Amino acid sequence: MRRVITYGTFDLLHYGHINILRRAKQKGDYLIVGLSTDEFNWESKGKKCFFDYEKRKHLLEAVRYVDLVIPEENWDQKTADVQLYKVDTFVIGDDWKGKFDYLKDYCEVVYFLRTPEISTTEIKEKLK
Ligand code: C2G
Repeated sequence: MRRVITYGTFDLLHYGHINILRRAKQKGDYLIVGLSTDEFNWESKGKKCFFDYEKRKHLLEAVRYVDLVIPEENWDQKTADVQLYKVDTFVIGDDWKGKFDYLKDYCEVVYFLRTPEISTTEIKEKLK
């Protein structure tokens, strides 16, 4: 069984998120999502989520491509996660290109093109 992992905030879940989750799942049979906790978002990413962790987790667990959601509490847990969950492939959008190449010592690292013209920030702006 090929295991894939990706991480993110996934607030106001939109088709850009679904696109990367679909492509991540195509890389294997089992997809784990490291979902940024409210504290991690606020303290380390400066993001105030519209939906709290439990609601964002509930939404992600309803996505057909997602098999497991785990909390992402800090920037440094990825190596341990990849080893603990025996991950074969790490996937993330190319806005992070190069940032997680250190994981190549443990698994395949894939940066997918982001879906253009959609972002949570954009959604919030348009709703104002
Ligand atoms: N994404 C995408 N296309 C968009 C928007 C987002 O492909 N239009 C992808 C991002 O590249 C990322 C995932 O969807 O791979 C989740 O995006 P965010 O929720 O913005 O996550 P981010 O803040 O980038 O957190 O440790 C890694 C971080 O937790 C990633």
